[in-house]
Amino acid sequence: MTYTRCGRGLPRSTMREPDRQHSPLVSVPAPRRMTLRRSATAEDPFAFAASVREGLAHAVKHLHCAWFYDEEGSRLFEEICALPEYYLTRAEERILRRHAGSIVSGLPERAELVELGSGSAAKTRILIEELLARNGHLRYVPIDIAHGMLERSSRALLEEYPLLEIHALAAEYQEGLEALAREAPTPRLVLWLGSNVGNFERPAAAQFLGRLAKHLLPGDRILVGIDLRKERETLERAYDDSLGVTARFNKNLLARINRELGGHFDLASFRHGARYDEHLGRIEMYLVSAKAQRVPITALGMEVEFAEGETIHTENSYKYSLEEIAELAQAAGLVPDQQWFDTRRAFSLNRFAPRPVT
Ligand code: AVJ
Repeated sequence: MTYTRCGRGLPRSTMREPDRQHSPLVSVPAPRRMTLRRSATAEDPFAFAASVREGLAHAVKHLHCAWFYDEEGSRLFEEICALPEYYLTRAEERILRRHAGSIVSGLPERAELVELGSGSAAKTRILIEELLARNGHLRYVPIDIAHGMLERSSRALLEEYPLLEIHALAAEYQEGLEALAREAPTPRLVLWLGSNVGNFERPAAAQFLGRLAKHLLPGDRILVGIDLRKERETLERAYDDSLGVTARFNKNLLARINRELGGHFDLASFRHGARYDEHLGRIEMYLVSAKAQRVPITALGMEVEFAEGETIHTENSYKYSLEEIAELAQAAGLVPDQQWFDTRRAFSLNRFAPRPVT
């Protein structure tokens, strides 16, 4: 693979010659098969600093869950997905395998595949293969905040699928949406898998999906993976596993502050907490200070004071009932199109259509 430098100084691969025996593109000049762009904020070293300062200076300490996904955090999240207790990934993968055909059925022939929070794109392969089998060619637009993971997964996909074209964007959801809005309307299937929607407050999730839908054509579809409400034990074990991987994932936020902002967190004096609030229908993750302590963060010129037992709220992961999914669609101005479940009904895949303009 060869590299050129593009606008923001990021490596961008150019195409390998298509395979002359098998490719239908023989006489076409080698097109660019992959672009990789980073949004302005994805590159902004001050964004993390400003967010940490705000969150730790607040009366109720909190850190934004988007910061989990540096290199170490992305690696730990992949480990979480393979844990026996973290049923979400396997349930979703089973649904995708079983229903790939119907999931992509009825899509316009040239539909491109957009994915919000693509991560390792492991499960996406199932749909990529289905669409390639149908259409021969596919344009894939993965959007993820973890640029290292995004680049690695994109390269791996390019190697594997010679007829795949990838336009990757390292950005947060918000910016991803804006980037989509700027592009010429083209038929699309937009994926938002893994119950990533669970990180949003319910009204914000509806608002986000609603704005996404505004950039879609009538034949387009959104496929959203949503974890379902269930009994407390299953949920709390999924977010507090016996190997302690989720604890390390959570504490990596503190380790990241130490690495990038000259923080002096002693990881051993914080413990991982995950509890299900049944009323709100959400898992809440915390870091709990095991003792009264003061933690300097050099680059921020601040010292953070903790009482014994004081928490830093690090994540919400909302779970949905079927009624709540219907309400989400309604509030977003989406039309529920089709829904699939795993055999245990732990997880759901939901296909939505933009509401027809009347
Ligand atoms: C990536 C947001 C879907 O909420 O289940 C996993 C993140 N946090 N274990 C989730 C997560 C702790 C995950 N999402």
